[in-house]
Amino acid sequence: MAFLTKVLLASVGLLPAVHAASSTSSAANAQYTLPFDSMEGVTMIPNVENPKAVDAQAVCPGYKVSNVKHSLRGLTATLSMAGEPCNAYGTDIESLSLTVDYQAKDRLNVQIIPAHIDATNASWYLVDEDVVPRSQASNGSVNASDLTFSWSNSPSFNFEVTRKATGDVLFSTKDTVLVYENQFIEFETSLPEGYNLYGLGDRVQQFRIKENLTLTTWAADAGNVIDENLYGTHPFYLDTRYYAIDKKSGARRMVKPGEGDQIQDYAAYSHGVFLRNAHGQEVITKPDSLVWRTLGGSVDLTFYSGPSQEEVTKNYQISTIGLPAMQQYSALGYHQARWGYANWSVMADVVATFEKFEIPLEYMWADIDYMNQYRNFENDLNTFPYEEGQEFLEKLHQSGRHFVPIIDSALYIPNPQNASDSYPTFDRGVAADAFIKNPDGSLYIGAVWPGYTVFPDWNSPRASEYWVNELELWRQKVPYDGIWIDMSEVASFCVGSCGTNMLHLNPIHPPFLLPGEPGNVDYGYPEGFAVTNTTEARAIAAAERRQVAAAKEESDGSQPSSVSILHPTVTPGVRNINYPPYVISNVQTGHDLAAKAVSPNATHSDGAVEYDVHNLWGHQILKATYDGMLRMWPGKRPFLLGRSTFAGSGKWAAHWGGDNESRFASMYFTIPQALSFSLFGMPMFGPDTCGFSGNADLELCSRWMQLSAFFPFYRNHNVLASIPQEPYRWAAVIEASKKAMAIRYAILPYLYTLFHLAHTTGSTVMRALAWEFPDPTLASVDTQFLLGPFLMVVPVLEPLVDSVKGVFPGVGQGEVWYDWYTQTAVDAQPGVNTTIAAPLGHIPVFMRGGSILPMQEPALTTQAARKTPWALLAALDKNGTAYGQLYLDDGESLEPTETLNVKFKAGKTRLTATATGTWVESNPLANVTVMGVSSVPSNVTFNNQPVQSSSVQYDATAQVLFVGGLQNMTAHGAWAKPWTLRW
Ligand code: MIG
Repeated sequence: MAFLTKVLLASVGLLPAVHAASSTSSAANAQYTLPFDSMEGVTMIPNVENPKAVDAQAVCPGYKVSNVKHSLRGLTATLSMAGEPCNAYGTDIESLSLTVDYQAKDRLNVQIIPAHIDATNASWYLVDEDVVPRSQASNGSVNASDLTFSWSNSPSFNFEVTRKATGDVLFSTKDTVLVYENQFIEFETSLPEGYNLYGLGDRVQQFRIKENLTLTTWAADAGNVIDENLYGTHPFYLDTRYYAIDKKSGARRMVKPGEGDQIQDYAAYSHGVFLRNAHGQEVITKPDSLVWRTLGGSVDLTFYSGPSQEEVTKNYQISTIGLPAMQQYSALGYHQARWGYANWSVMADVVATFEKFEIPLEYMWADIDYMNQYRNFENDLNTFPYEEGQEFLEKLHQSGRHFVPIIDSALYIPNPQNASDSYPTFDRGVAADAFIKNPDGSLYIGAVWPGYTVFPDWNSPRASEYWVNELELWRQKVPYDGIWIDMSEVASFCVGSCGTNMLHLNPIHPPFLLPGEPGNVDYGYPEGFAVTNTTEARAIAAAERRQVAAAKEESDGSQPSSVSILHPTVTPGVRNINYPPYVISNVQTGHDLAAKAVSPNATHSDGAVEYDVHNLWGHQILKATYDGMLRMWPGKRPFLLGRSTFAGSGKWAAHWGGDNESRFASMYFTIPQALSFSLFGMPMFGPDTCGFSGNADLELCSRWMQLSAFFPFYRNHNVLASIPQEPYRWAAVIEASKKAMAIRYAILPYLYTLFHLAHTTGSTVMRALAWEFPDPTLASVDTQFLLGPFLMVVPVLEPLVDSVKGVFPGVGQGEVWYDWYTQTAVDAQPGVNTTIAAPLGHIPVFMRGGSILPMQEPALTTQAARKTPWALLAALDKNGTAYGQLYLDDGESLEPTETLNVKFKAGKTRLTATATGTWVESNPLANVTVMGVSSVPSNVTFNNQPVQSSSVQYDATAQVLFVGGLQNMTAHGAWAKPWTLRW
């Protein structure tokens, strides 16, 4: 078992440290190390891998419907067990209540809960509506719905949801039984062959979900493990079905798997499915069906009829999980972080170097390095003294920049035998009774970075009040501008309340070596490194071999001891929350729910056990922190970044991809991850650019800095002790970054407008090609993407190449794409994977015909960029038209009173701008560029006044019209008056 854990930890760059009672040589005082074995719980065989596992479908009787009552809005009924209990993975619940609610024309909810909820024995847990609201009803009725619900009792209760317009069955549990037990729910829906499903995160996986996978969900502190459970829980999927349309008759036929040619006309019908359930769960994707299993809770399924992805996503957010937080304008600037900025002056040097090389920098981030022995709300006074920090931050703020520190989820509990070991934050938490308990009422004591720790109990209102107070107190010493929440799964390095009776050892060292500590040097490099840096790579490989050999010598050479495997069983009427009878394929050691997390029996003030609410902890800390930020900055949009998330966390926070690697493969996965978070209503997503674990190199960092420049959240972050990877570390990366950043900063007004639309309507910022173009050949494209509707990025995702292949969606239907750099229309054929030149330092970007981008000039900060003159870039479509829009406000108010909406419209020979609103934008318009102008413009006028011919340029080959010199005509502000440009 220890062996398995070592492999697991090695894979995330954290190799095991020495065992119990040893001390770390680097610490000033010899420090007890948490025994490595205490990280491990028991070992179980995941149910999906266990050939002896009971098949609930084979043994369980299902239910019969009775007592059906119809209404205009749907029906209610009773479900009673259709035979003897099977007690497959828990105790069967004899009687259930079914409610079908036609909530809106495009939304249907199916809820199945126990008929008699016995609050006293808590044999099941329904998600608290204050934490995760149910989807809201609005004007729905059975007759007016896009969807139809039908049910049958033969051979036992099953149901179907059908789309009226197509007759297509979207969801069908026909020929399966509903299994509903106190620790296990299972239902299965058939799916069309070759289905296109997306979502079901948080996961590092390809965008379109593959068949024959087990998608496990249990919030895990687990690095970026491919196809396994990760930090968060988003039980939502999008299902897209394609129909070929006969051009003559208009007849529709569902497209077969693999069919599609980018030439025919297709229609795409999408619907969404949300299971409001926070328990550990698993989705099994079979070739023709999907099985959903949870460890408790209820069936609370909402179907969103779309039929476009956009409508599904908007509906999901507006009616159910909430619209995403509006970001501050500044948050769209560039962010620099790393684990390993050792003191304030190191950070000041980083800022100074950005300035020296004139690379944009907006936010500086501090990782756990700043903390006093990893204790939240206390700085290390030797390296991060408060006064020096205040001076640093004052300068930073004056330069228009901002600062975000990390805040961890667990809190140190002092050593009671050491009078000088005081930690007032803990004392105040005890006084407030704010922490999670053991079943016996004592404090639950786990272990995280600072040693043995306690954890806020978000089910207690006292906890948020306490938390906010700590945030406020510390902010008086460190005037930070945003908050970064880490370890919120909630992670704990040991199993159970391991610190009970062990506090005399505190502070203890984590049970593994820190990255960079002797024996745990990370020698990983990107895939192409050995080719581009042969000599260096050889030396590194030799050093790595020495480390591996030394580790072998140190270990006693024994083979992993035989592992005893626990087979949890069912005791009727009793919940086994520590070892639930159904074993999900949790990524942690032994698949134990308690491994590397607060254990399932940890108890909350409202009586809830962690088993039932584990997946919500990360969601709740974001809510508490968001509320705290509103109190600290009344009326200002909080800038908050969180690791563990649940459906709806986007209301409060941004999300980063977690601990990825400095590898091209990892860079690729950031695209499907970002697209998935678009579906989850968390548009403010970005990865650790240039990679977290392992060392970056020139080539990878050059590609990645350019790729992330087109992600909503743009941050470079690095693990402790890997080689530095700020963009200025390699001359070529400076150039590459500045080139891509120049585009990003120029289109900030567009990006900001996209965020405003996301915040007000639920539309997405980063988009899949499949969402904009109904074409079955695009269904799994995740190597290129769209930023909003107007820009397409085709990044290089592999080493040692100077071109990339990309598709140009819609060209078969007349879509025009313009190369960003040459401003000429791309000559692309439908169905052809076009080779695009992409030497290092160049990221292919294309603008879609029909669009108009409002732009300003690039600058080193967003504040400076907002003070520059405006430009418009228009790309005409095949009909010679284009449109665009712009939203502006002060960039930070939660509810801005002054706003401006500008609409742009272009025809073959003119472009107009019309603004509404009261926000005063005083920068003038400098110029307008129109791509796709096919004939020589005769007479250029701006609001009927002639534009000097010296200000007009027309390139007949590229078909680009440039009109400059407009400042004087717009001296009161680019959009102060409506205007028309004619040519
Ligand atoms: O267990 O604070 O994902 O971004 O640098 C490692 C140190 C803890 C994990 C975060 C990462 C951060 C790191 N943290």
